[in-house]
Amino acid sequence: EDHPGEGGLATAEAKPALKRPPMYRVVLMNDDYTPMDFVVEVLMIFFSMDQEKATQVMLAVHTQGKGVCGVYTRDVAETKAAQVNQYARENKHPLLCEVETV
Ligand code: TYC
Repeated sequence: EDHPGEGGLATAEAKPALKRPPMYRVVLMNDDYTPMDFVVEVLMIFFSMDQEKATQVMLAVHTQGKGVCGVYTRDVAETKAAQVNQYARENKHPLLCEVETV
């Protein structure tokens, strides 16, 4: 892309491929049915939280409606959200995990 004033000749230079990748939030949504223990288990399994941290995040989601589980590159964020949703469905819980741009 040609950005005058950024020091390159017009249209002549490619952007060096060393920039930070865009980051994506993985968020957990509250619902009325998923057991608190299951949410804590999910946070420990898929987001490597210890029980205390997982409990804090679960309670934050429970009281505030949603909460951030972690921030990752796009592929990692999409994979974690899909794994959480699959695991929740396998266990017949409506728990929903989504990806948001930061
Ligand atoms: N609100 C649920 C309950 O009272 C617990 C819960 C917490 C569900 C977080 C989903 O993402 C969630 N059993």
